[in-house]
Amino acid sequence: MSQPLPPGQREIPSFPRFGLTRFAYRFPPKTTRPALDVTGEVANDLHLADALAGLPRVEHRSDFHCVTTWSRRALRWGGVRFVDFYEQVVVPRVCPSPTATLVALRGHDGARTALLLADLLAPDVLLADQLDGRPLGVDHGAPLRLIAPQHYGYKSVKHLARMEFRHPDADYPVSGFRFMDHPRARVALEERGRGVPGWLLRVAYRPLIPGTVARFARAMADHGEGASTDGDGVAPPEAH
Ligand SMILES: Nc1nc2c(c(=O)[nH]1)N[C@H]1C(S)=C(S)[C@@H](COP(=O)(O)O)O[C@H]1N2
Ligand SMILES: [Mo]
Repeated sequence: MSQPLPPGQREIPSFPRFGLTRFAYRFPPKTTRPALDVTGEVANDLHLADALAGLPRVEHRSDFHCVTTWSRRALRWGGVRFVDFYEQVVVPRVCPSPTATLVALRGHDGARTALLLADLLAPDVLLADQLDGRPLGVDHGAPLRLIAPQHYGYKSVKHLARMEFRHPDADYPVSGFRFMDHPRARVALEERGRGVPGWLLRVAYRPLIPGTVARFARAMADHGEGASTDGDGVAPPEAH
């Protein structure tokens, strides 16, 4: 069952490709292999050719909330729980320092943010390579993305390329201006940005949605691929 929408959010009739407009025309290398680098304050750097290989697969339905106030309900993601990846790959093979409790994330398009390790270990956080039973399209983060449903969408990095384990005081790089990246960005608490009240960003961001959606859709069309899912503005039939 869907949760009531968090404060300041409104449901949108499609699931658009979205982000800061400077990422609209940046696409990951054409590959289906979810390669991933794991580095930082660790005993061993690790390059994985297939990040999810050998790990237990799950499907998990969750609502998705963009900081600009649009929400999309009940998306069915497939992949591996972050906690399983952490316990079965990171701990034994990478061995992060016990004080490295912040995880900086980077996408192939250059998008950057970070989440606390404690937040990533929640059971609803996935490393996802499928959406609605199909391989992720380039519009929604192929070949591999993070999904952290309790945090604003900018924490759910698409085209995931690298994760770095760092000390929580480390000044991790972010995609936009610093005020746009709250360290935790919990939707339930309306932590939209850093040092700016949530309601103010709500009002400031909302008018940007149509132009951003249009720009990302145009870039996708220019890139020569149609949207892989319901990004065309038509809501899919409900399962029940
Ligand atoms: N690599 C990367 N990850 C990203 C973004 C991006 O532009 N590039 N945009 C973020 C934002 S602001 C949102 S709301 C979601 C959008 O995901 P979608 O394009 O699958 O709807 O991805 C987030 N992760
Ligand atoms: Mo977003």
